[in-house]
Amino acid sequence: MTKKPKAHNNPIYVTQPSLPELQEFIPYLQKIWDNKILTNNGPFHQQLEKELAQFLGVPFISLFANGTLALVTALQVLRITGEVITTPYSFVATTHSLWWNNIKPVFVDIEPEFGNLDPEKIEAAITPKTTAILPVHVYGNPCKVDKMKEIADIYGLKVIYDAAHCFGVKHKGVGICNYGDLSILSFHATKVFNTMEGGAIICHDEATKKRIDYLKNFGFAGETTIMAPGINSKMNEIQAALGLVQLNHYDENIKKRKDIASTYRKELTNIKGISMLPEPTETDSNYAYFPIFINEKEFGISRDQLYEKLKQHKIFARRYFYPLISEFSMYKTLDSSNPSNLPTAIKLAEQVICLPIYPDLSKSNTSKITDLITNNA
Ligand code: T4K
Repeated sequence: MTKKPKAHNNPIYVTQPSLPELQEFIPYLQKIWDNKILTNNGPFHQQLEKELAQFLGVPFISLFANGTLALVTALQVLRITGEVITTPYSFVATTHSLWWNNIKPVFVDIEPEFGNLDPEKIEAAITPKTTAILPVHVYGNPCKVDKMKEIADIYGLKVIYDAAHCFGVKHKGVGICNYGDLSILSFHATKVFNTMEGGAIICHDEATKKRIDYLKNFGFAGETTIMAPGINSKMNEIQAALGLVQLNHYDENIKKRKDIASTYRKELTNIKGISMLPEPTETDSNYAYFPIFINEKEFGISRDQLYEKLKQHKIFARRYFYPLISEFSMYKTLDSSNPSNLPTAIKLAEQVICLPIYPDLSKSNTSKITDLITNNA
């Protein structure tokens, strides 16, 4: 028998998916095996939609196979066309969803406090072709939602929030996904709530939910009617069943994440050359990510040198979100990708490093990480 390596020698990744005990999941699998309903709005799918709507405090939710397909579909639900204002400081799926819909992304800079799309800069980017704003609540910190709505209302634009990082986040006591015309979530393995792969669209009314459900099922609106060339982006029963079990453990997992975030904050505050995002006020956070920002001159080594140093100690932090989406070849020829348009996004992308954070990250490993960072010789 091969010996398991000692825990402290194991690599530490930026995240590790939370999973329930297998025993807790097996009865659900047994049910699926017994009733042979594997997908297409099965009983676990329906139950998860109900439970999630309640848990997140939202009126209607439609489950998806992943967050990217939820984004692509959300744009179709609202018939978004032309140009959409968005952030370059995100995971590439945000902009790819526009590309898949033949919509031109228009990048606008982010604000320095939380790294979210800067509402002050949106109006200057609006043209007669603009139909929507696609902001991201990056790292799970809420955008300036009131300002975003004000601008959207004045110019008659839709707002679709990419809330992929935001599961369970509340803003001013309200589930964050209630803001905007639609919000999308991701339940990918790396997210605070995972169904291995998965996602959702949140909407405000039943008619929209119906349209979303048609569009994620080839456009079928009844056995013989197709209302649009919809795609297949349905969540299957195993994913939905896992979601139901994961919900039982959500609160304990967030508490553990919060403890790790507090340790990072305590140990890394007042270290010259390191800055962190503030804790958002009026927000119940989910501690999905823990980004720090390295000022090379003050810290002594660059962000990339720190990244490599951690790697040498088998700590695989990640530079989310570097490079900016606007720097990828398929987007960098856009006028709005010009670096002079995006100074704050460029600065954050050059300085950011996301530290490992997940419920099973041990105290000793958290200390190992902070020790390596604070002792940067
Ligand atoms: N919008 C935003 C703002 C997003 O951040 C994302 C996804 C989306 C939209 C799209 O949603 P989905 O279609 O994915 O539902 C990861 C994720 O793949 C991606 O879901 C996520 N954002 C993005 C921020 O991060 P990578 O390429 O960094 O993942 P990967 O595979 O390198 O995983 C990171 C680390 O996690 C690994 O080094 C080890 C660990 N890990 C990962 C997986 C998948 C595990 O331990 N087990 C696992 O199963 O993109």
